[in-house]
Amino acid sequence: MSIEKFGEWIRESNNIVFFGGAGTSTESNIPDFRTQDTGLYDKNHKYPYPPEVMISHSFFIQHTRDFYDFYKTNMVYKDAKPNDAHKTLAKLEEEGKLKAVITQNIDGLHQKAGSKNVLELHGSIYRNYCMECNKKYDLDYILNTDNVPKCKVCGGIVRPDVVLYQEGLDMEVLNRAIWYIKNADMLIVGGTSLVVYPAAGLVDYYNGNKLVLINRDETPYDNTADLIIHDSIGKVLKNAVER
Ligand code: CNA
Repeated sequence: MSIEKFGEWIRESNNIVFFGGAGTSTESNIPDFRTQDTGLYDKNHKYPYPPEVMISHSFFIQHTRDFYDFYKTNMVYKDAKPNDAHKTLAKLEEEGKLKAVITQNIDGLHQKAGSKNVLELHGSIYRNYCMECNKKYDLDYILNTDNVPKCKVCGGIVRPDVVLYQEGLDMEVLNRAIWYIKNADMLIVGGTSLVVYPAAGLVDYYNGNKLVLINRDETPYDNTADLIIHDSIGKVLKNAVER
């Protein structure tokens, strides 16, 4: 029933915006943080601290080598393939119905699926830069370095262009995300626990009456949604669009 309604709303809408998180990529075998048993919060007993510490700014500065050990093992999935969620969203954009994908993910899977207008709130594993001279490096440069990656030009430390905990978001990306959400006729929120701020607060900017929340677990925004579906996002998106 909810999927039918969701499909109907998609057909009626022409200014859809999607806002998602790590749950969008679990069907591509990339673990999220908070799903019980498979999420990184449960899995990493090997590491002395929880993920939000291991990938924080201060940990990066103080323990750069350990940061990279955790990051390369747990946050980088170079061979991951887009799933039905990414593919369906790319198709909706191609049809002109969806205007932007706003993601908290850093895995680049929306672009791999063909999405063009992707706003990466937390950056991307595929972009890296020297902290001294700003020279750009690709992901392979990071993966092929055993120790801390250093700049070939100036010897500075190369870091991923991802927003670490304790760091602020890029204001330009954030403002664009707000603009798209404010102007959307339908907002699909999916695969996110909606507990990481300021990203989660973006939902509050939506003015319309088609806020659809697709998430396996409950979120603090469940009673704000006009339609709530507790199921797998790939399956739900594909089914709703194919109806
Ligand atoms: P989270 O806090 O781990 O929450 C994920 C949510 O998705 C949970 O509530 C799950 O119930 C739900 N979920 C998991 N799988 C599915 C599915 N297949 N269908 C529907 N719902 C599902 O992740 P958030 O994105 O909310 O947290 C924000 C952090 C996690 C961001 O800063 C991300 O950068 C970071 N992260 C990103 C990746 C990635 O890039 N793929 C992976 C792991 C963590």
